[in-house]
Amino acid sequence: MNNHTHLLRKIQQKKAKIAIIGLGYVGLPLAILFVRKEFSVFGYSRTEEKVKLLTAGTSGLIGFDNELKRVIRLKKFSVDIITSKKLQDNDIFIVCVPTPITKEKKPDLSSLKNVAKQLSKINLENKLIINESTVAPFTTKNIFGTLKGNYFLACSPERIDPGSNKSVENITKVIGGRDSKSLELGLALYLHVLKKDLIAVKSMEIAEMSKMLENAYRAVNIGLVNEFARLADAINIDILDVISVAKTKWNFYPHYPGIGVGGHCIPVDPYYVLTLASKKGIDMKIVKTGLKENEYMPKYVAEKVLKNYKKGMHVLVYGLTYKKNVSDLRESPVIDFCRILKQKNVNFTVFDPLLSKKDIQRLGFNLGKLEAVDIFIVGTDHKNLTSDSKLAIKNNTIIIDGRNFFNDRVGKKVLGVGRLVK
Ligand code: SAJ
Repeated sequence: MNNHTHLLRKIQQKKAKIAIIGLGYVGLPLAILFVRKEFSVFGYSRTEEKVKLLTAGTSGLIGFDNELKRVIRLKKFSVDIITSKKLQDNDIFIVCVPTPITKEKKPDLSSLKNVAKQLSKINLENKLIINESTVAPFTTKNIFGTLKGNYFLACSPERIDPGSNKSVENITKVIGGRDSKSLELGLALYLHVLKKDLIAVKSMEIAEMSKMLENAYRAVNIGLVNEFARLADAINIDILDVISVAKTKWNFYPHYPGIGVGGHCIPVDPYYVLTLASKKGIDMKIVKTGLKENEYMPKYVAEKVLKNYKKGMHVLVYGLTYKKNVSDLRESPVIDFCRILKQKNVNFTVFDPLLSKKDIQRLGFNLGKLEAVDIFIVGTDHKNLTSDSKLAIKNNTIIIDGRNFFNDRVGKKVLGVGRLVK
């Protein structure tokens, strides 16, 4: 029996041991899903500290701790450090590590390269590596394609949407293989766990590039609507009225203006494709402009505050995380926004129901209270915003609504992004 058939058999019989490398909001749900489907799953993380937290059932992700505690208690899932010798006992390695950008907005592949380094130390004969981390075309091949031994290699970019009820098994998944056998093995594996479609593409590069297009499309379209919102402000038209009408057209997919674009996907991934394009002498002006427009929005909204702020006013920023109902601060535009207020000597405090006092102070901001304020700023429209805002918004409170949350007038007036509710 050749190595491909042997591994395929193990996958089909659920006897293949699966290593999930990287246990954040991508790796952990995937690990738990494979455990639920009765595979032997071993999680690997970079640091002992993270291993300890996860082993104690603390994932750092909203909504996962109970399930994590359960599978650990049932001894169906264990966590170890990536440098563990046990890594080599696995048959399949699914890589779910972060692919951020540097301060210079260049790809930071250090986590991926560290995984490749650890895998290069083990015998990969008959084994399968699948990269789920978001990268530009050819990155999977360049980083994982030249290790020792006859092993299989595929790429299946993650498509998780944190904070939503879309769970891994219900999201259509794309997979491309280095060769047909790698693809067949990857398909056999994911078919065990996914309820939605599994789309096989001709190459790993098509899988990588489709993810780049998905997220650049979103970044550019959010940039477009942010630009329209700035015009709407200038001509006193409500941008949400405009969008609600535009979306009655069959091929208009709505995006919404706001204080900015955060998270580790949308403001980040397009810089991976920009870096590749510039190496090929292709100037992707539209992608660049869309990103710049989004990066300008924190300043644009800060200017609204400055126009209404008077020294001595009590100012509260509600919500600091990058999007509603997630506690993730990565690339949050509200952090940039607050830094601008600080530079302009605006005296403000911050309250976020999903963050601790330490989280807020660590960023150099002061924790605020839900009490009467002169200016109430919506940074993130968490689900508690309606009830929480009632404690802070009084008749003469001015609202700067960074997420166009308030549809009816509250306080003195609501200055949104592309709309004025008064
Ligand atoms: N945002 C806007 N206007 C919009 C939509 C989003 O300003 O119309 C802002 C959000 O407030 C946030 C940022 O953009 O700050 C990103 O929002 P997001 O909804 O795209 O959230 P993410 O970053 O969690 O995106 C994830 C991504 N999933 C993966 O990369 C696998 C993204 O590709 C998905 O499109 C997105 O979920 C989703 O909701 O579909």
